[in-house]
Amino acid sequence: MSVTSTDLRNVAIVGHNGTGKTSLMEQLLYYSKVISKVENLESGKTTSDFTEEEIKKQISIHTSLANLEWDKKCLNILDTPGYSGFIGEAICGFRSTEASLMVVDARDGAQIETIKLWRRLDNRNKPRAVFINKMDRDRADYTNVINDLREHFDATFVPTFIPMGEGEDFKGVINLIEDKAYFFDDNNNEIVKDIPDEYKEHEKEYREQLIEYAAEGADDLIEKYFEDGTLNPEDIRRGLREGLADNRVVPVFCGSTLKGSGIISLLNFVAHNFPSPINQIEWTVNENDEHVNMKINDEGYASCYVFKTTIDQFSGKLSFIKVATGKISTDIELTNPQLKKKEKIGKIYRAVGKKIIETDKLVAGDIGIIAKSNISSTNCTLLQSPNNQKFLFKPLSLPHPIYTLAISTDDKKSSDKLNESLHKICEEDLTFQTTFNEETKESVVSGMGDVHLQMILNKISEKQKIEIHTKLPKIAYRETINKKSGIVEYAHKKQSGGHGQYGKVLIEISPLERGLEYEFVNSIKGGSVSKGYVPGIEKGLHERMSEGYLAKYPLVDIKIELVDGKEHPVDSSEMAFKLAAKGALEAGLDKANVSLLEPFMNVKVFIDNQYLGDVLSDLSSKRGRVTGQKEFGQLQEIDAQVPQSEMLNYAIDLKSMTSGTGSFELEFSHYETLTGKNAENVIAASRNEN
Ligand SMILES: Nc1nc2c(ncn2[C@@H]2O[C@H](COP(=O)(O)OP(=O)(O)OP(=O)(O)O)[C@@H](O)[C@H]2O)c(=O)[nH]1
Ligand SMILES: [Mg+2]
Repeated sequence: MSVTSTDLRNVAIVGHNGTGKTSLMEQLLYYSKVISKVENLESGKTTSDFTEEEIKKQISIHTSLANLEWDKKCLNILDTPGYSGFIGEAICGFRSTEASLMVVDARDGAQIETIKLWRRLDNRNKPRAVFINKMDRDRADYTNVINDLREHFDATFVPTFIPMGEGEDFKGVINLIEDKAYFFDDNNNEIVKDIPDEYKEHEKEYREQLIEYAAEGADDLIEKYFEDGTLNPEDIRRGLREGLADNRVVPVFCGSTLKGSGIISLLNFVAHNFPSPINQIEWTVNENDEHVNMKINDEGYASCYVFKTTIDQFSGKLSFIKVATGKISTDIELTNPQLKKKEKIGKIYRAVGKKIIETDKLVAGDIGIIAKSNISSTNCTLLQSPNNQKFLFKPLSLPHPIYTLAISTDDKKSSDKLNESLHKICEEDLTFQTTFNEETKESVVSGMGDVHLQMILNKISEKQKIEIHTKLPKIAYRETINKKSGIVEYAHKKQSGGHGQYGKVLIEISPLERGLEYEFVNSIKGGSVSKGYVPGIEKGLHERMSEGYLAKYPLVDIKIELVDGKEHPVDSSEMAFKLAAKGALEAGLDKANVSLLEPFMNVKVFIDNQYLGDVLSDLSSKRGRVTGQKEFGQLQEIDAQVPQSEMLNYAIDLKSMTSGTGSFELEFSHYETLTGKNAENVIAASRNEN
């Protein structure tokens, strides 16, 4: 099929974990004849969950792309993971698509991740529809779920398919637009029939509602509706299409991916009523770093961005791209304007899960893959003519890591293997970070939770056959002073025989505002210490500050004034002044009331109402201060500031307090003074280390 931009539909399937997104992808591919058999999760052979870890854990971990054709439209579907630990993958999924399909469980309705994802989509005003899945499930309740959605979200939900029966009695769906019943059989087929009498009254009620909502989609439709009292299917579609494109209505579908029900109607709706990428907005920044809305269009020079990178065992590095303008073909050169490097594009691919299929071009709005690119990385911009295209695509805004572990190996060889693997994973997963913490002298890895990190480390350890030791990381405490020292002095002298050493320094230290770190003022007048020795003095001060006073943590937020000093015409040297400065600072610290500083984090916790009491009292036992609290239906959002030392295991603590349903976000806030028993413990621990 030769694809044009207007024939494209890009859809991210998103939703709470386990709602059936991967199963839905499987059904979409089956009905569109891309695959000949529907695989279930348990078989480990689904199209989207193909990595070793996904097969082992039977959950989605990565976003996977599949391309299919339905009724002359080209659909790029991204199946995103639902677990909050893999939110980075979900974000890259909806960043690169024009609309999302939120899958909701027919029994559980809106769950924590549904709510969090909904809010993320709200932030970008992204069009979305809802698929109520698992209608076959015991206690499935369509009306309840619609009410639940209306209670949670400020949106116009428009039931577009309704179920025939629920739970064990579920027989299929009624497509209200077409006025037809779609029954499923035992062979994963849908059979279209007239609506049975027993559902007719129920259907009429819902269809009238649908027509009213559709009429609101466009002014001329309202008029038509008032004149005729109804709308034909094509008008209903147009009303919903325009309402969806502007994110004014949220069409609601239903079905069962287990039974293969609701799929044909869904494909029809997506193909003909979801927005095409043409003229949709991409966010860019111009040369002056100003935000500019760019419209996707097939004219002009080619531009695209990389929204995901994977390193494939056989194909090497795969860069998943979204084309914004022009078209990408194998004969053009693309430049990464940030790296100022260009390369000729090799092959271009589409994908169906792990299978990549060569294609000759990708038009504006299309999603595909370029392989083995040396200039691409996730979030980068690629341009055909950088001299004429002065913009960069805005990078994905990803959440901060919430869980950190210090890691080590037994020997240098293992450590090299570990570092090489970590580097590759960082390229694939931007929510995973690895650094060497200079303050604590530890190698640390950070990610979106214990499951996320353990999964990565287990994978490396199995593949590389190395043992990786983990422990909770050390906290980067700091030390500071709380009052002025007054003028203190120290003379470094060794003048017995031979070439001596001499330097004398007088300083005064005083507290600086939190966060200002360090200030040095040389107030010496009259040249009692030659200028040439001042760098030595500063070096000594820095060295002494980095050694700490109470517990070997670096001293910060100190102003040091060099008041006076004395030198010797022969015995003075930079080294002598460095040692004198260290001694003087030590004397100053003795008088300046040194205390510990501990890092505080801003924490945002999302939990179900029923856990509110437990979570609040736990935060308070962790010395946390609640700074805000909001309620969204059943969901509570708590904002708090909590010492970092208390949050090291929060990913695990919160999981056990909320039966795995709670989640949180975390970022560094500031340092605060630590006193009393907690400070004594930190000091004692530091002394015990030696
Ligand atoms: N009863 C019933 N079970 C279903 C249905 N669809 C999926 N399941 C089951 O629900 C479980 C989760 O299905 P997945 O398709 O992996 O769900 P998911 O949303 O992709 O999960 P994550 O990607 O891990 O968030 C599996 O055990 C499926 O067999 C359905 O329509 N009815
Ligand atoms: Mg999945």
